[in-house]
Amino acid sequence: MSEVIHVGSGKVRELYALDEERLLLVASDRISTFDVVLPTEIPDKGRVLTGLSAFWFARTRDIVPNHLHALRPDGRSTECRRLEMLPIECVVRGYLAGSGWKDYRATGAVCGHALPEGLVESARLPAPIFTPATKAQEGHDENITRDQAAELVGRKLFDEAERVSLALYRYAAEYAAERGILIADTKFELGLDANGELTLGDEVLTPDSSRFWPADGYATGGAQPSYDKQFVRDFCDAAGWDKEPPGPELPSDVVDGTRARYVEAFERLSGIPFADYVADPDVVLE
Ligand code: Q0N
Repeated sequence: MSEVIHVGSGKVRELYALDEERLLLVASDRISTFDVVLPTEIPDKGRVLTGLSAFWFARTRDIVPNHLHALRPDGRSTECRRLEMLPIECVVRGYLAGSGWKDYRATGAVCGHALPEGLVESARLPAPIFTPATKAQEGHDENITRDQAAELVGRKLFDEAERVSLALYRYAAEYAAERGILIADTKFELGLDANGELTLGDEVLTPDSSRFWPADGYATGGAQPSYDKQFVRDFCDAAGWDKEPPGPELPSDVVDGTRARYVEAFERLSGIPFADYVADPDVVLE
């Protein structure tokens, strides 16, 4: 595709320019764990994440406009409007996990939100919190305070980003919990469209952009199993991998089990058989 301009790549997705106004976001079947992309792909993972993201875009239009223009028939490619992205990651946490748990344990606060004493790992927070982070070019995003974030984007945009992010999380977390999936936290990428309107971009409310936990068996006081990646993590642990690249090849039972979890998340949340999505991706937009 020498005529197509590659404008960006993440660990598992690519972004191409279609024209002045539009981009093509392509989700691969690559999987990363412990920050390393593994040599083995999970068939249909890119389609599941693209379909789930489009499902949420269609259902959250009233909360905030989004960049989705059209799904391609391959089910893994999204034609989207080109935005001017905000220089912060818009993270919302409803439960204490990952860097939120780490920061709370060290300081009693997360991104300047003082939290009640005595919370344990994976505890549900009294209310969801907006915990912005910097966009690291390499390495890990770094949590920043609301004041630092407001300095980066301006107070008015910050307030709007926080309001929209919290509203999206509340809607999706409640919807998902009713279907057996806890969304512990999630990351949004917001930008401005050609009219300067705050617009939701990237991929949203997927297991790659969020921490999904199985609701059954949820128990505080320790880490929760990952809805999608637990087989992969267990295999990597058992293989004695040191978490330095390259990662191990995955055996077929781990690939099959992991694919089944992605498909299960798609079907539970959307209520649509995955085969129907493969036959016609637009079913998630109806
Ligand atoms: C953009 N990123 C985040 C994809 C995700 N609609 C847009 N307009 C302008 N820029 C972006 C989008 C979107 N979505 C989003 N970077 C640019 C990270 N990327 C990494 C590569 O894969």
